[in-house]
Amino acid sequence: MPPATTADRSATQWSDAKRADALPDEGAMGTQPGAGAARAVVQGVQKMTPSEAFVETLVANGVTDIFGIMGSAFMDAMDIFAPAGIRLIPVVHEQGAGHMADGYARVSGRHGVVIGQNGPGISNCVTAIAAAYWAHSPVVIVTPETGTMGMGLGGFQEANQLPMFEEFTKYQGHVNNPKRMAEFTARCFDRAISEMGPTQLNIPRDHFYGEIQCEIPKPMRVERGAGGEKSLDAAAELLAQAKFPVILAGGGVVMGDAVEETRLLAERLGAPVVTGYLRNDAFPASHPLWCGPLGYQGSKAAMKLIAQADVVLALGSRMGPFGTLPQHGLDYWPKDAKIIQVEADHTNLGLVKKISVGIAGDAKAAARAILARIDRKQLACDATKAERARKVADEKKAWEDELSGWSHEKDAYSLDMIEEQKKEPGNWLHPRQVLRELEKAMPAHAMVSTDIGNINSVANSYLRFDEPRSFFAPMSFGNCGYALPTIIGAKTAAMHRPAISYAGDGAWGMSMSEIMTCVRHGIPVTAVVFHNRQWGAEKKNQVDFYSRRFVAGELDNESFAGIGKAMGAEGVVVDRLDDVGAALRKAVDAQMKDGKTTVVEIMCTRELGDPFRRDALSKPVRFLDKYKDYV
Ligand SMILES: Cc1ncc(C[n+]2csc(CCOP(=O)(O)OP(=O)(O)O)c2C)c(N)n1
Ligand SMILES: [Mg+2]
Repeated sequence: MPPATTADRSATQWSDAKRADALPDEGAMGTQPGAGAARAVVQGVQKMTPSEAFVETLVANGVTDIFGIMGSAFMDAMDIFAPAGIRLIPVVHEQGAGHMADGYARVSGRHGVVIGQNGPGISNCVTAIAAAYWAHSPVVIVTPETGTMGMGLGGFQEANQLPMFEEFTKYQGHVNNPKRMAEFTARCFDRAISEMGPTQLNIPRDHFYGEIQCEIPKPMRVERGAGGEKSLDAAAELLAQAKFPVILAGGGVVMGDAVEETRLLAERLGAPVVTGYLRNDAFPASHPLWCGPLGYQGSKAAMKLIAQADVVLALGSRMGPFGTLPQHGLDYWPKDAKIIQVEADHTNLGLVKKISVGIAGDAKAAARAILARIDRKQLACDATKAERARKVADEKKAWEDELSGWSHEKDAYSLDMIEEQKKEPGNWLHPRQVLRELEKAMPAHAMVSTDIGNINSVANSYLRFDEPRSFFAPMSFGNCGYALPTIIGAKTAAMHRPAISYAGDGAWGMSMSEIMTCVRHGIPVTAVVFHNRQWGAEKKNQVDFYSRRFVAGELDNESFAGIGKAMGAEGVVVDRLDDVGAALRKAVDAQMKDGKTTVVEIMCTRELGDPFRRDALSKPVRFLDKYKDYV
């Protein structure tokens, strides 16, 4: 019988259930190796080729999907992916593959794996791995390299691939001898999880071949604890005395599966819960203590409440600089508050913000341990629980009312654009109204990815989630072109959940070719494109600092719905507000029921929300006469 080919498996055949079967049992965490992958892995020392050792180690780690583009560099291993139960999902561009691996990892908590041809296939991945690094995604990038006998001679597709990723990986394994293939492969998979970030497995092409004696290592998953007793005691003491405690829930709560523990702790304290920048899914939006995200275009309620804190419990957050900048004219960070920071990566403790107590621990275990210490105690804040709950409700209502009434931007440039566009043919929608309509039409259990751009950032105010592992954004790497491939990866890992991406027309141009990946391989998503005919977010800087001297900011676009159709997807243009919600619902229906991908192109005005940051630019100064007018 001929071996199965990847083409034999459609996305539907390759169901979530089948993937779940393939997982090693990680229920019993600890220093115990993950036991019992459903797909058999060869046991004991065996004669095999390095390709076989590599593939068997993938199987041992539960790998069922790899994103990438085929290449001669790893063809010997690729040839046995299918019989090992591994699907190689061919993408359009390797950057897309890297983002897909990121999205896959972020939604599932499992490794995302990406592979490509040595040299250009690998260098194409750098941006995506950098984004995955700042999202703390357990992505393994497999980088086949020029063969050892050619390296240094300037041959075809030759590149030193370790320096490319040095800054964006937690660990780099270089297979310096074919006999060590399984060892390095296994270590890359272990370290991606234990250090929560990308790792690189660099394999000289010739090291796939030969005959070795080898045992496939069992995956090792390290149990993380709550942190040191003394620091937990100190944290409990501070919280017991706090008058206005606030919890800041970060990515550690999402990745550490700590939402429930955070909820219990918040309820015991009566503490408002704000979420970190682009961590909107770290606490359920339906909970009375949820206040929304900090950071760019975040929730004013969250900012006004954390500003009043005397103690902040930052759970699984590094309190990154970009995510804590003043917003909406509010310099909200509580400089006099005592900060308790819980971080699984101890190097983040006190790195950005001054802290009073640092706990090197897991968000879930630490939240549980802190709760156990304060649960039955009399707390200073007990007396004001009802009063604080009212305050939270009032601030939330004020922000919701403000958002509901904020139908368009009110700055001079935006008002000019709105007027100007009334004279143009076509109907153009106010982005904020569009975002509100999309929010209202959002299906249950939705996964949403956003890109980098002005409208996408404004979207931060309108994206709320009731479950973790639902929201994916390029975090502090901030690269345009992120959203579509990432949601494709997320969908691949969770075919049962609606997958929706947001992108501006500029960022969309960088990434839209991956619609072909959706169509070719039956991975349906719903892609919303905000068509405002400009690189808006950067143009905003030219408005604020360069007297509207626009350089290279205009995008006179084709029909993105049309391009979507040409790639085999559905395409719809929306230019009436009443149609926004219906268009999203219809597209999601087509995704879930008929396996169809839709590009929803929404025609928006050129108005622009607040800039990314106000501290990054200054008014231009010119000394040379020829440039004297450019101030
Ligand atoms: C890869 C990359 N290139 C350039 C930038 C700089 N940049 C940030 S936002 C932006 C404009 C995005 O335009 P668009 O996607 O159309 O969204 P809009 O701002 O118009 O809503 C650019 C060019 C970036 N962040 N990433
Ligand atoms: Mg745009």
